[in-house]
Amino acid sequence: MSEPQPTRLSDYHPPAYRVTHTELTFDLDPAATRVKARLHLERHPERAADTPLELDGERLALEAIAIDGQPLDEGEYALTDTGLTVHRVPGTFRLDTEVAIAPEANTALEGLYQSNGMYCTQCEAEGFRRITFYPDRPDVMATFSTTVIGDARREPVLLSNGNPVERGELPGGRHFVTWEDPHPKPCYLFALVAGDLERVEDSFTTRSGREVTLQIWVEEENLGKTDHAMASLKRAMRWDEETYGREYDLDLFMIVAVNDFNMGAMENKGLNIFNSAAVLTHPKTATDAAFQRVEGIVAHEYFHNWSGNRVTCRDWFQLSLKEGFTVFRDQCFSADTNSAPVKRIEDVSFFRTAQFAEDAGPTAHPVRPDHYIEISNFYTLTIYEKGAEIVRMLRNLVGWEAFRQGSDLYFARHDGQAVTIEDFVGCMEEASGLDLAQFMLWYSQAGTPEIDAFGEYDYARCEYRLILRQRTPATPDQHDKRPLHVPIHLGLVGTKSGHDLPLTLDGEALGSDAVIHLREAEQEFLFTDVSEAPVPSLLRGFSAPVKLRFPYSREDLAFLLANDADGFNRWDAGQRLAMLALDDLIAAHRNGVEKVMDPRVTEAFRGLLNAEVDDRAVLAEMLTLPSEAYIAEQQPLVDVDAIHAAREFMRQGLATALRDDFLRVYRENADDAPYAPEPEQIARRSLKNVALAYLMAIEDEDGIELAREQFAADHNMSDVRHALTLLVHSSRDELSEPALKAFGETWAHDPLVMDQWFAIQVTRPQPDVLDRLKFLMHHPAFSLKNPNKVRALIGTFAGQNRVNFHRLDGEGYRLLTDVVIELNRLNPEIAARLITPLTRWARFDEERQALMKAELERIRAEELSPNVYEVVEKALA
Ligand code: B3K
Ligand code: ZN
Repeated sequence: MSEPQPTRLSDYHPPAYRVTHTELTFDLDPAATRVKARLHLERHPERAADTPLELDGERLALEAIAIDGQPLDEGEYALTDTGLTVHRVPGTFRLDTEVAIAPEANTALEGLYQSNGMYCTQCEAEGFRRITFYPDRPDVMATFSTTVIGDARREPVLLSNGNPVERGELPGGRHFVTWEDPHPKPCYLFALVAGDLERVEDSFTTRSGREVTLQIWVEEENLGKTDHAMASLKRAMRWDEETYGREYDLDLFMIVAVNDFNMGAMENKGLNIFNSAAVLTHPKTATDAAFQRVEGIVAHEYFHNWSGNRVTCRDWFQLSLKEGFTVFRDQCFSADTNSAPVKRIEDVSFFRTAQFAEDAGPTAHPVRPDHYIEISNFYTLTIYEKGAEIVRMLRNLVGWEAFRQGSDLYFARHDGQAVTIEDFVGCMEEASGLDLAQFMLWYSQAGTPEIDAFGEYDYARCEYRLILRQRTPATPDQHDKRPLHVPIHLGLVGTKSGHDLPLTLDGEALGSDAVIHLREAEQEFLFTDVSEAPVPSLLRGFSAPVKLRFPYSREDLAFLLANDADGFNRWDAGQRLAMLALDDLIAAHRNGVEKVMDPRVTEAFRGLLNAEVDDRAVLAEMLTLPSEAYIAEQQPLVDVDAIHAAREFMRQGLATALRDDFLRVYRENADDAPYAPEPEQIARRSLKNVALAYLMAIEDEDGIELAREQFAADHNMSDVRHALTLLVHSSRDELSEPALKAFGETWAHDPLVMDQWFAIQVTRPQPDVLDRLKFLMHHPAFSLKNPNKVRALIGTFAGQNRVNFHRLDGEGYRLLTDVVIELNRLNPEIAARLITPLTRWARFDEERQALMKAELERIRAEELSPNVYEVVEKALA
């Protein structure tokens, strides 16, 4: 078997032939769908007349091929496993092909496949080549006209991109619909859906007066679960008009929910296809977090209509051009519709846990990679989330007004084009006049920059000297790193006044908080006229995706937690304070000495619980300890058991000391108003539920009673799921078993709720969890072919049940490996993602390292998909 070879950015060449118009006809059949394609092609003016036509194509049975109506002889073209070459073609011509494909056999869920009997597609990044022979690259943009033929009874609904222009009956109980998409698009945005679906319809009038029909298509039983997605869509449409001046550009916008989907959703032009988990909600079946996720993803896919579809990527190395920008856009939208500080806290906690880990591991890559074996492996936290942080830094560096001008310029200048990250940053540079040459390094340099900060107050001169030193650690393939241009948003909080002091830097008054630009490896900032000794509040709002260290004392942190004007940094000070205390507890556990609770943490929490509450949602975050995964990220060597023990000790210590406060907070925030996914209610629920979790950490009798009542009251899924989790994670079977059974029976018919039922069980800290997991893999609601189920059961276990996944008998690793090996054949994209926890072996003790590497070797011995091959090779390099 030949080893898969990398594709390189430096090898980019414009396409030799472009497609001006694409006509497709699908005659649907589960085992043999026939796809006729008529491509109108044109040679690039600078290419020689004898340039062969090369088209991508995989797993296609070619049945006919003709140029300008003339069938080709066998000697005139060549077929391989990856495509089709026609040796000589005219300068402008029409290519007709006909192929057969088998949607029912497609378990990779790329290209045309079946989900619950309905047909659907996923073409990004390179799935279209599994549908027909085509130049499957984003810089080939064509208008599409698509006819879908199906069985009138089994597939009454036939959808594709654009507008329906013709429909009719055909012999043999078949029917057809023809769709036309007037906007030139790359084939990765092509979509087709056919099945027995029902729709919910609404409408939206754009600000220039275009009446847009909005449809959400679902299976009949899900008709009652679309309200929130529809409302979110309308909010997103309005927001994009108001914030970015972007209007929708077709008369119809459709969303379809499918059960089997590799990702959250896909922004196909005019026909977004969604994982049902990312669109369906109901107060009884979806948690607050799920409601918010749906809102964010609906907005994200909608925003792609401009950032991605109208202006697309030249090649897949530019993926973050559309993803980083669109994530930034959806983050700002969610911040505007919910609690802005909480949105930032949630995004940053996730980022610092998961993206930092990726950037420090063997699969670390720049936001614009320069090579890949399998592009599906690059839909990562780095491309998406770090890409969004870079766009956010740009916004902060140039200010919103210039950023908006740059965005307008980008959309106007590049409308209908496939462009690069330079084109985007160039527009920002032009609009702002700021030199962004050094800033571009953020796109090419992998790894998380580390900044060491030191500060000194000179009482006599009233000066505060801040020294910043940056370095980025080596990552695979990149050893020497250059200093980056880092925006540091900061304030100096007066220790007497508790307020931000006015900032004067190099004689310039900057106001009370400001962004300073770090560009050198080491740089000094001298603030003058500082009237009292300050504690610096650095990297406010997480103004750059870096690790910033400052030798804060615990008193400094308690002070910032109480006084910092920046809500995000107040929260962060609390996290830092808890981390210092957790470090002591981890050390005590490892050394076998008695653990002692730091009273400063308890007092800080007491202060929070008794202060006037201005934002309950932020308070709930402040009362939440760093996760085990985040704590692990901070340790030089991960000791999963010590981390778990230390964190539990702290939770129990806080619960014991502050039991009455938690009980009071629970009662004050309990509320039986009808469920609404709106910020004030969500905030109350999360605060109440944080309090309940502390009470359950010590299995307090009142807490147990409240958890049981909350579960039985069945008011909304947020409360029910939280209570169920606490009961199931308790040490008492008499609490967990009846609740689990009741829940499982009530919701056996609802796959999205069963996903939650699976996830709750496999996050149990008890050691029997592995047996339970193996048993659940045979549950009728589980299937390896459904990515949501795999994520709920296997992904959740490996990612979130750290003590049990990392068991020293290696059973957790073995189980994950068995699943990866099976999925390597069924669904390589999901298999490759699932390996992630094993790739982090270098962070653990030698015994675990050996066990994890042995499992990676076991995978390597298989016949591997390029996806899994690439990840395993990097992990073992
Ligand atoms: N653009 C899609 C990504 C799908 C790729 C799957 N291989 C989802 C999104 O970012 O909106
Ligand atoms: Zn996206």
